[in-house]
Amino acid sequence: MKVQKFRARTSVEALAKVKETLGEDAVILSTRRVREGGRWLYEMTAAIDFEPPEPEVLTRKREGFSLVLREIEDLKGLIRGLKASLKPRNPLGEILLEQGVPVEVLKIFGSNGDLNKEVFLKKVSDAVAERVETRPFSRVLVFIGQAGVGKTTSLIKLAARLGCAGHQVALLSLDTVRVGAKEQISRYAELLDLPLEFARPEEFKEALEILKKYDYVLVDTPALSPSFPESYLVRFLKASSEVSLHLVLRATDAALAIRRVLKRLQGLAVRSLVITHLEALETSGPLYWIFLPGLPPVSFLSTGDQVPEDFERATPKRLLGLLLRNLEMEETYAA
Ligand SMILES: Nc1nc2c(ncn2[C@@H]2O[C@H](COP(=O)(O)OP(=O)(O)O)[C@@H](O)[C@H]2O)c(=O)[nH]1
Ligand SMILES: [Mg+2]
Repeated sequence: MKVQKFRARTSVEALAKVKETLGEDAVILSTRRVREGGRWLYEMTAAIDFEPPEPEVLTRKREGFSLVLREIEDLKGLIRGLKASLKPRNPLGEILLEQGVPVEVLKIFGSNGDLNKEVFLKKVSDAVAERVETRPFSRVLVFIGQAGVGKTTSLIKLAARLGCAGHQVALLSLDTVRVGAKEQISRYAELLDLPLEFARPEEFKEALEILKKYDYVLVDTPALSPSFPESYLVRFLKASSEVSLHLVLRATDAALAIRRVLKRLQGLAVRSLVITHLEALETSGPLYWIFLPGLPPVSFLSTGDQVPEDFERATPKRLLGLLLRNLEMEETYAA
């Protein structure tokens, strides 16, 4: 047994000292008031059955304790993380929306929000065939669209392909006003050894007459603008039943542009869509605009600025590949 005396100003303080030194199991043997240095103090005599641990042992124990606490905190953090990852995942619809799939298209593919990956993939691959132009080309193909979307280069690429396939192809450019337009198409025509005519839009019919011996006439146009309005295009279509209009769209901004452009072209029979700059899409989400109701099918795909290489006829397989390229269908968590 260890017996020890403790002095303090009050009995409470003396008791605290006893507990601090001998622990909770200490027994108070006696209490009395003593005088020390001119002050009255409480003196408590206490005993404990066994030796209390040395201060060094206590320190080590405390260190061990805080280590355990830290480990418990770490474990709590881990459990919290696990719980978060077990939370119900965002519905597939939300993941696709975040990647730019238009909401109207999701409504077509998802039935009342219970969209899942298998159903989505099946519906996309079933729907893609209908979005591809399979009809034979008309003799005169007119490429139309906004400035810089790739009308001229796409037209040249197509001319090169048709030429390689043994067809007699001629180019007709109605883009006679824009600075550099004549030079651009003339350079390509020379390189590919293709006949080229220039005409103002109002001379279209006569120009076609000059080129009537060719299997195909590919017509380049200025960008749609007040000086080249949609009403001109109506005239083209009346000019001949052999003429078809093909709308060129840049994949990177088509999702936004398509509604506006089609509104302008309302009433015009746009035969097909030519999609350019496909290689610049980071994720295929925005390409899903092709499923918007009432759109013409897709005829050609352009995937770069190399003439004539980066150009191909749209096929269901190729279009499906592009629609699934880099498309996330599972939620990803930051590490
Ligand atoms: N990266 C890339 N560039 C393209 C593509 N198609 C056209 N271009 C480039 O886009 C620019 C504008 O093309 P252009 O045919 O003159 O456009 P237009 O004004 O519609 O006739 C040119 O520099 C082309 O080389 C494509 O699919 N990918
Ligand atoms: Mg052009």
